[in-house]
Amino acid sequence: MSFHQSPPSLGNQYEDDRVLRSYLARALPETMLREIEPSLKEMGRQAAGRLYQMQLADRLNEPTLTQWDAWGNRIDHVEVTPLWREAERIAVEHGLLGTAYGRRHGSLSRVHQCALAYLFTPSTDIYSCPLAMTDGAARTILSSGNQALIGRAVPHLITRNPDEFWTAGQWMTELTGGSDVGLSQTVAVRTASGSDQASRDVQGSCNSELNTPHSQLETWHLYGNKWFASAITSQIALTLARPEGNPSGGRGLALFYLETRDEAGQLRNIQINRLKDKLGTRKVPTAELTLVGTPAQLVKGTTDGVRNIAPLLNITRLWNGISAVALMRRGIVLAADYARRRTAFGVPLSEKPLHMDTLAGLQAEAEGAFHLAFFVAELTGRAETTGTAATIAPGLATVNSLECGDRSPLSPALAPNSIHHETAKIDEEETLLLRVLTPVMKLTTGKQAVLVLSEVVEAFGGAGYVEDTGLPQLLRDSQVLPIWEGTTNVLSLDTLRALGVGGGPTSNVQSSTSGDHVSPAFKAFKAAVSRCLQAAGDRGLGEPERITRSALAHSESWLAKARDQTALEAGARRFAMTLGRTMELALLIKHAQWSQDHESDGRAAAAARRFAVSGVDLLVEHSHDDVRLLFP
Ligand code: MFK
Repeated sequence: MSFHQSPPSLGNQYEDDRVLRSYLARALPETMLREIEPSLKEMGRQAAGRLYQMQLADRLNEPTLTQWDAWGNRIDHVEVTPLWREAERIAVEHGLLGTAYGRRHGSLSRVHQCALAYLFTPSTDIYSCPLAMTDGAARTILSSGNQALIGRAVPHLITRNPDEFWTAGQWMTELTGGSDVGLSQTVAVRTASGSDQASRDVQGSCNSELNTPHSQLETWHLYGNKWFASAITSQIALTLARPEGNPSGGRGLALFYLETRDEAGQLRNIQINRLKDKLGTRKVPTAELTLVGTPAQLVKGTTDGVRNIAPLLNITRLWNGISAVALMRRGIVLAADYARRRTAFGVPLSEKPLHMDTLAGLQAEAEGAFHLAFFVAELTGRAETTGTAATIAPGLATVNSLECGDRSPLSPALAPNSIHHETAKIDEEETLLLRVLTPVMKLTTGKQAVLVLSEVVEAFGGAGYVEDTGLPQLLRDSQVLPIWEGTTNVLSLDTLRALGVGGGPTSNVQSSTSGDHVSPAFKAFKAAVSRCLQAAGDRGLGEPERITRSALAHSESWLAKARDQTALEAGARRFAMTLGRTMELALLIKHAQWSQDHESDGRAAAAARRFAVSGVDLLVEHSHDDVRLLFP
């Protein structure tokens, strides 16, 4: 054999990323960018070098569950793969969680964190899953105002010291429902306060200033089954259970905190029955559990568990979007590099008009998704540092001032020399916008990732279908993104709810039939799109701008016209996707104008033009009679 095909390779994933670098140059103050750039370069270097090599070498490894030891004792020990162990160390030391909570750069620290996560994710086989849940748990515990739990857990969740680090699980799904969480059957039984070690731990970790209400330290015991407990190696979990005697539905559930193991390392009345055999995310040990009297503490009240766990959902949905754009970016980089190396019909693929056209379309999709995900990161950062974050800021202050002996891991995260850039504060309108855009962004980017990575695999021809290239895994892993943390349909219904158009995903939605049909949340969405278009003056952006305005107007009129519940619900996905793609195009236009003006770079404008003709307005009318006829 005289022919050798060279495989695709990666350069420094920060230095080579035009979109990330250009976005950060626009979104961050120059001094901040200068200060954080070394951290991004280093993560970009590791992601393309050692971590990537480890990932390829780790391909066939999977987590294992050992239920019994040699002497017949039940141990339920889960071992993760070498890549995951290294990924945890790197994530903690590089502040993938600590950065967001240290807030050295105020609200923009969330953007810094997301940029690190974006670089880290594609080389670490969904280690982003435990990081996302841990981030969400920190945020939820801080939001709860439960000072005992804040003091006990949060320092471990946001530390930069791997020896002190805890991850958090998010145990919601039960056999009765992954979407309709209100059907959960796990029961919580109240027991005598302070009788359990976990309860003593919580009390012991707090100083007298904390004054934790007695009821919140009371120990409960949980009985039930959790059907999809991801990253089961976590030290703590947030979970939902129904206190005995509570009514059915989401309101009757309460949010609980539990520590999975005791001091001897034994699981606290938790049995790991099985690890899931999944299509993708195979490095993530996802378990079926039985809780047989697991000690737990209330996080906040004895009801409204779904509402109280919502901060966690919104953070993991942000991570989902960042992971979607990160995986798209990895696939496109590999495909583009390969196209330059691979010759067919006399020239490299990178010079073939049809191949170029195909990859250009993927690039435009990925750029649109990128700007939407990072816009939500900006808003999330603002929400947690100002105004609505009144509940969170005191939490952080409490963490900072805790006299918890040698519990020092917090100090590097909450550095005393914080700069706290004065960034714009979130207002009421943007709070509504964030509530709408979080599900919209998650559902839009998740679908884009599957589409883009399917094309990436095809761009390699047969090689893309072969496991030891590492490429099929990209597609399999992306397929989880539209499923977990709320499917596309559930989040489409949540979008309606966030827009104030009636009930929730598990109840019938209701359109507003009275007066002004435009809800404050939709007005906030419209205003955000309009702000993006304001600066656009370039003639090359005229058509994308027209398409944006047209899709926006159609969304508004569809919402006004879809007056019956069936029409509203049946069209919810097309509506939510149209909002997502409209916002993506608006952000692309905004960035394109900036990039023309400040970088004399026309590539972002090319992305906007391509995206604009790739289907933005997806709203079409289908008769529900036809839907019934067609339903297979
Ligand atoms: C790479 C990163 C990925 C991360 C990895 C994660 C690993 C995977 C682990 C999992 O997959 S865990 C399972 C994830 N499960 C979900 O995401 C559940 C999907 N289903 C929903 O989101 C449903 O919409 C929901 C369960 C919330 C519906 O339940 P209910 O009982 O019908 O609740 P309802 O009535 O809609 O909402 C109850 C309250 O919560 C309401 O407030 P009020 O009580 O004040 O009226 C809602 O407004 C509020 N709420 C619901 N969702 C919210 C929210 N508030 C803020 N943000 C939200 N997202």
